[in-house]
Amino acid sequence: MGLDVANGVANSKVAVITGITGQDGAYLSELLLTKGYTVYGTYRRTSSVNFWRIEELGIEKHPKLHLVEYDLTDLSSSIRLLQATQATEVYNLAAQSFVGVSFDQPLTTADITGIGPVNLLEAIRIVNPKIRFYQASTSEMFGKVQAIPQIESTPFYPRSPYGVAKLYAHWMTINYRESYGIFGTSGILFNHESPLRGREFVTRKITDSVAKIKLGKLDVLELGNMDAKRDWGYAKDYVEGMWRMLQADEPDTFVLATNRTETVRDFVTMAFKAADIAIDWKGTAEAEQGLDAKTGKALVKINPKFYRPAEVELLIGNPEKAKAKLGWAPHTTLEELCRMMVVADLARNERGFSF
Ligand code: NDP
Ligand code: GDR
Repeated sequence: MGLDVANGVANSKVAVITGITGQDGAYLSELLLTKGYTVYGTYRRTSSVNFWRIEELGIEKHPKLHLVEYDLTDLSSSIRLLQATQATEVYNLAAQSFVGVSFDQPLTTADITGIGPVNLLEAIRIVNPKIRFYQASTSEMFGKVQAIPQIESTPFYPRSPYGVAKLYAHWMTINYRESYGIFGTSGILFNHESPLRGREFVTRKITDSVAKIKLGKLDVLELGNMDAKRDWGYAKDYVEGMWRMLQADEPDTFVLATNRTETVRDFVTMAFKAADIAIDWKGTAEAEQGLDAKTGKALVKINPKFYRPAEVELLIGNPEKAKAKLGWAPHTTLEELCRMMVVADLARNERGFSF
């Protein structure tokens, strides 16, 4: 594994972050390194491993960051990971996290996103039950929403194999808390985005496409359901909430959200505006188009291939409990976030960046 366990003893805290190649893993690593932690970030063996996010943050060579090859679906490697690192905090961010793909790969999603976290919970039980565990739960568990806004006690009704798998892991975290006294905390996080978001997710798909259209590298942005409403926050604000959850006196369940919801269409308008392009909307349903207000050219079209078999129509979360108990609040408006992403994607597309 190439672990430098000597760095992890004495007074410094040691954290394992699964999924360091993802958006949240990169930002959380950055945050914990600035707090003096030794961080063991896990990545999967693939034919070409991709560290572009931690490279963009400039932390890939940080002396207290150790990259460890690991797969969440493997119990024995979960046990060895915790033994070798002597971690005191484990943040489980690894998942098959794309809702759309979960309809095509329900069993892989169940293995990784549902059962995977139980490998870590079992490893904690075996190696050191005092380890504090963070599980990356999701607003997708609310699915077909039963109350507005959603809070920790809102009934769940997941609408995708991803949401169902996450709900299993959420309840297993609570079960290990109640059965074995493990410090298992579940963060029910609403959508959070950033310039490091994967391009398969709608916000980054939009900001990257807007940048390409602005630079003449793309004609049309094709989307699915633009009526879907999401509560979008900034990922950097949210990883700070994850850390706060593991510093609390007791393990618990917390919602992190902004308490504002907008449609996908609104985000598209906002992103084009950040690139100085005004959009006029015309038509409805599958024939809807977004036109350049100056030239009349169609820049946005619907492509039904991006519709999902079952959709989550509306998410909006109230983070009152996190505010009261953790002192957490989001600091970034959706307009600021959207502009930040468009500016980053314009710069990247100008230099031919491809992730
Ligand atoms: P990403 O998809 O960007 O990152 C997921 C990470 O999990 C990647 O590093 C990926 O590795 C890793 N991974 C996937 N499968 C495995 C596996 N079998 N073993 C080990 N690692 C694996 O997700 P985000 O950073 O956006 O989200 C982090 C977590 O938070 C996820 O669990 C997600 O479901 C959850 N979440 C995210 C929200 C959001 O809005 N971003 C909201 C609520 C919850 P690789 O690079 O090799 O694919
Ligand atoms: P979501 O995020 O499913 O909420 O899950 P995503 O950005 O994929 O979709 C948001 C909404 O946009 C609609 N949509 C499209 N989505 C994508 N990806 N591509 C399109 O072309 C498109 N057109 C419309 C979707 O139908 C949906 O309604 C994210 C992930 O990060 C999860 O891991 C996390 O748990 C939840 O957020 C909270």
